[in-house]
Amino acid sequence: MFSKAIVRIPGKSLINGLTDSEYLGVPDYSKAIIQHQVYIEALKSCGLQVNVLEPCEEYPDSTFVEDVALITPKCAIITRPGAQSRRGEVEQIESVLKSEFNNIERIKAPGTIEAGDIMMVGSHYYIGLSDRTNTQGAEQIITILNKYGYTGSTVDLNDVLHLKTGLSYLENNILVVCGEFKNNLVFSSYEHVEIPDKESYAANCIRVNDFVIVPLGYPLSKDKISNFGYKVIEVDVSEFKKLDGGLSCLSLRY
Ligand code: CIR
Repeated sequence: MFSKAIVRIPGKSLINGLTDSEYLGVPDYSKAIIQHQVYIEALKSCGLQVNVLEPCEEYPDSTFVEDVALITPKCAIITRPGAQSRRGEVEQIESVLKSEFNNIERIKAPGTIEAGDIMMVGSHYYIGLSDRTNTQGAEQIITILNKYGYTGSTVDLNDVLHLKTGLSYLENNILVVCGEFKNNLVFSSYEHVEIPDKESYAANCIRVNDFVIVPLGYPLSKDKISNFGYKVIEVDVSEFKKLDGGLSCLSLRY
């Protein structure tokens, strides 16, 4: 169960965020603000107390707070983003987490890791090796996790930006999968909710207590997840999709 979340309101500089999806166009800032408010309300309706941080114009991608920290039940780990333009975001998040966590750990150079590449399954953490997360970053985080009694293992990625771009764990051994993960033996022991390729964006969804929040506009995926017995909440995140961001990236949940 989660009780809290941290989010950051997008700044106007959002339109300059990193993207490999230019064909979707530039995000509409006023729409993004509204979508972000609705996202906050959705988290609240799942029972979370939400700490809403002020926009940070200096870092266009800083609304994607998930990437800069990994919060576990026993410690918070400040990451070291692989994207150069996102490195400075960590100081901002550390100052927020310091007041709440006694155990704060940090990833150091030359390690890089973005927490969108980390998926928690109980006390085990899967770490995607991506353009943003390197082996040194993964090794450092596994060492830290071991120190607190957790385990970690790496997963090679081919097509996705982050591990959780194509995978979401819904608890009870149920895993939402798309694309390259459908036949990946690493995940063969899980029961799969297969997302059709044309709706691959919906593979990034989040289980929050009694609900699963899914992106609006992916009806086949929504039905598949509902058919597994979950109560589903749809939230429109079209403006964040234009920057390759999804539902999980927009919050730290703990
Ligand atoms: C970036 O490229 O870093 C941002 N535009 C999107 C980050 C998305 N985060 C995530 O998937 N965890």
